[in-house]
Amino acid sequence: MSHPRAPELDNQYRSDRVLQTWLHQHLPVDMRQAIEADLDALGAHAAQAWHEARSRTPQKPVLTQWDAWGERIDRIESTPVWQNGAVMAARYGLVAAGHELQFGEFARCDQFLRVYLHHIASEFHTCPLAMTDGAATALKASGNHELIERALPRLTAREADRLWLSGQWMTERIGGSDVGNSETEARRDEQGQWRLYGRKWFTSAVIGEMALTLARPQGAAEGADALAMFQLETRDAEGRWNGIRIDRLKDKLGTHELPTAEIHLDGALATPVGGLDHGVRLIAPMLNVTRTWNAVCALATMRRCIVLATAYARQREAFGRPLIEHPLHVATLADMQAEFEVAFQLVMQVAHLLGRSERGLASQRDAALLRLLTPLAKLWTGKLAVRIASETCEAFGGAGYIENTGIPQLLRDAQVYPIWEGTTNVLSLDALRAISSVGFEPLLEAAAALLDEADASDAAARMEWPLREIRAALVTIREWLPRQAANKEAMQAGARG
Ligand code: MFK
Ligand code: FAD
Repeated sequence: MSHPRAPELDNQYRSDRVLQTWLHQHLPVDMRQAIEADLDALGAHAAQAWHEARSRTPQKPVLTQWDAWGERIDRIESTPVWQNGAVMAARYGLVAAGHELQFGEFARCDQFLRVYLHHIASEFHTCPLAMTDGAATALKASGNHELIERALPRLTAREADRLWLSGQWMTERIGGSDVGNSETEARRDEQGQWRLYGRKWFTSAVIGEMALTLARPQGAAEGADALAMFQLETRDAEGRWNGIRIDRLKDKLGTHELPTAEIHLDGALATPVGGLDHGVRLIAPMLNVTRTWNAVCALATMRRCIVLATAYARQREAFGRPLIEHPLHVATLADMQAEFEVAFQLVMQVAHLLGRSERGLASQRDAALLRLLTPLAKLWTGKLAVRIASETCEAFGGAGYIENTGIPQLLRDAQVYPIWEGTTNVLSLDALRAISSVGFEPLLEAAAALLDEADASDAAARMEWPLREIRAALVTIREWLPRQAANKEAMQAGARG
């Protein structure tokens, strides 16, 4: 009998059977060969970062609001891993790879596999990277050439000293789901420039160089349609804050290394990105990209949990044999693995559809499916990551409840996936929004076509189960909606008569 030891992590690329199989089944050989060295390096870095994190005291970012002489400075000091975040992002193209043309429709697959391997090691530096990617995508969609020319090369830079990070400042005290109530106001100054006044309640990338945000132009009506999307740069040419005050950093359940701030905008100079209304519509491309990052990062958490729980089960003994030889324990691990594998296929399907759509290769059917699967993949993987992280704590027994094993952090961090970027119920409603804008028939056709592919190919077969579920849900909703409408009409008629 041996006493429990810390589970070992090996190169997280080489040992990932699901990832390796996906690469072989989906990517052209020359592309696979071209990206392999980077994936291998990220896999090695992931293992090394896990070991290093276990041997040091966890750190949090620190906000210093005033200097010794009483001047307001609002300086955030990041953790060491975050200080190296831009270097890693630029070296491995964590944002850039999704926007580069060389791999055509597979650019997003390449990018998201990199993100998947790096997410846990990055200490959620992937959060501002996701928003940076979202900002690049929303700017491209806006057609604002001046802003695209200025910001896009920086947001997608491959050099750390050129790379800009962007925030996504949407949530206010009045509501994070119901963004249409936003109270931040945009006013023109004497020079005719737009300045923003208000309070943003959760800003996870205030350390970035720019942000996309929503504000209501002075005198505009209430509601979401009257909000405008603005781009602002966080500092002026001298490096001073651009009318931004950092009130405090949030004291959070998890994602401790990520500095999430409450801020005041007090005359921040800003540029309307695409007109003075329809801000929610304009920021939607950003939402869809960050939701995809969320799903990818949720996969990363699941995989890390399963790897650690399995490694522990091989060496921890109970009742005379290793846990891995106890059928009930193995069934628990196998359930986690099965759910992860299906989620992996679904998320990579979304990544591929996004890449096809951005290269102009998406059929109407692809576009419809992408619109529907993006919120579904985010909401499903968000919940699943929490469940798998919780099961992982239990799979470690008491050790899974002890901070410096690193296991509780996986659960605390996972709990954010279902909350930010749209909660589960809000995303369910977004799926209904997608269905009503696209219509049932194209979606049912798309699901049927994919199911045919699944029957024909072993690779696609792993997607079969979620597709069947999604198709069944679509059929149910299609039958339910007219009945709801008829019931409503009957009730209204009853009330009138
Ligand atoms: C490490 C992991 C990586 C992830 C990092 C993430 C960092 C976290 C940062 C954040 O949390 S940022 C804040 C995220 N906030 C949200 O996700 C807001 C959640 N709430 C919603 O999504 C609501 O559904 C929404 C604000 C969109 C509802 O607003 P409204 O006022 O009811 O919107 P409406 O009228 O339904 O839609 C307005 C327009 O936007 C419509 O287009 P039209 O003007 O053409 O009619 C919609 O079709 C369009 N739209 C809305 N959502 C869309 C969309 N279009 C495409 N895709 C969507 N998802
Ligand atoms: P509410 O909108 O008040 O939601 C409360 C509950 O009501 C939820 O369960 C929700 O599902 C439910 N609900 C709301 N509307 C409906 C409905 N129509 N039907 C059914 N149920 C509904 N935001 C940013 O803008 N930028 C950031 O950088 C950022 N970083 C964040 C970092 C962290 C760590 C966290 C936790 C949050 C961050 N957020 C950020 C905020 C996040 O996006 C919001 O918290 C989230 O969108 C939910 O909004 P809320 O907190 O106002 O909750």
